[in-house]
Amino acid sequence: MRRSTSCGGLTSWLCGCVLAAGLPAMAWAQSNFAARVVAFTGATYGWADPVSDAYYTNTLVTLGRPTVDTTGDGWDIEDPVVPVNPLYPAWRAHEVVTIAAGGELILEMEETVWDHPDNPHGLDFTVFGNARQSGPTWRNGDPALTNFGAGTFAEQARVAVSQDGETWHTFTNGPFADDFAPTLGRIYDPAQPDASLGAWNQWWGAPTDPALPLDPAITAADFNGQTVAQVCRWYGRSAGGTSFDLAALEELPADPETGRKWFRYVRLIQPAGDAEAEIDAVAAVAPVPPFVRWQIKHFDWRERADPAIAGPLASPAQDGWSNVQKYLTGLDPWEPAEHAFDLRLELSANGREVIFERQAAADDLALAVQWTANPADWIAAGAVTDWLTEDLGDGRVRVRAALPDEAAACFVRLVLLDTP
Ligand SMILES: [Ca+2]
Ligand SMILES: [Ca+2]
Ligand SMILES: [Ca+2]
Repeated sequence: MRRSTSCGGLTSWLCGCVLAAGLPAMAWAQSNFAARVVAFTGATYGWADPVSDAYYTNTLVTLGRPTVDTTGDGWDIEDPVVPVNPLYPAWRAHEVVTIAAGGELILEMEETVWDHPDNPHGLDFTVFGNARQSGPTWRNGDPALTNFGAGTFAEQARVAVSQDGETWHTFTNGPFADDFAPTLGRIYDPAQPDASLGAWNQWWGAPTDPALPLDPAITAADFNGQTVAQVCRWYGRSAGGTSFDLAALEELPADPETGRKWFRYVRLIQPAGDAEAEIDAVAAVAPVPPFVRWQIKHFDWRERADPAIAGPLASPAQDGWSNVQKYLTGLDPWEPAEHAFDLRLELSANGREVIFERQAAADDLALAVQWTANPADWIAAGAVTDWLTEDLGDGRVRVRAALPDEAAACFVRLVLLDTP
């Protein structure tokens, strides 16, 4: 057996091996929205939808995911389909309900909502209203040509949650519903616009993920002067909305088995006054994969919007180590690495083995050990699927991948099959 020059080669173990790239898969996102209207005392007949003449009193419009596309208004926008964005929120009576001053809406979630430790930013659920960021009139054009102002048009409604629909725990001092951040219906994705919206659409891609909260470090002031395109890049796949952390509710009981706080019912309360909040939807936050939590830990929201800094294959320390390699080995992505990735070949009682160590928590990468007799040709390389892992007790596991007999003289490499 030759010890291949590619074994442990920093630049070689990922060379040409990324089989898929682009936006992360959405497999982790769950769909847990409001599923049933329990009570509503806030019907208001002051305003009607100017297109349909319907009042904003249909509470069923709060069930399911938040609005993706709304419609033109016939004055500023003639288009029948207009993707919801922070300048042009959901506004139709079949999309949002209005809660009159002094009224309230109680909804039951489809499933229990948890204070889950893997939820991004510690946030556990999101209420979508129709808050709008200040800026010029939206005309459904190029998002790169319109800039935001600094303010948010909000109509703050108080939010409370309950496990049994009787005892309520209120976010008394906020956050509030129908407040920052405005909803984004579709991912800003000029490379893959959804052609089904019409030939005019050159910018808006797949629907956003309501289970992915916006980073709470992003504030309305950050929007000021930015283009719609730039802000939507910051959102990424997030649908925005106002997100809440159940840990903030000290009196909310925890489940005795898991130790986690939870709720099933959500209550949206419009205090007496002039405001009349709109509610579009309520969504549970979904836990995110370990690599996404690693990105949140090491990069701020501006950096995470730049794949050249925070992307799986970027090397922000410019040391030749990619982020996935640092993630796999537990190194700081901003600190230049001093030694090479330690991929070894050893002869053991199990035969020839490829051995490496990785962080135990970094279990969401699709990795393969490949071998070939011809290092110029990895197309027909063999893949090792039979792996043994050993807990080293320090947060790492040692991986042992036995090479087959036919790989007697070979080169091996560790391949990232897919970007997380
Ligand atoms: Ca939480
Ligand atoms: Ca509103
Ligand atoms: Ca809705």
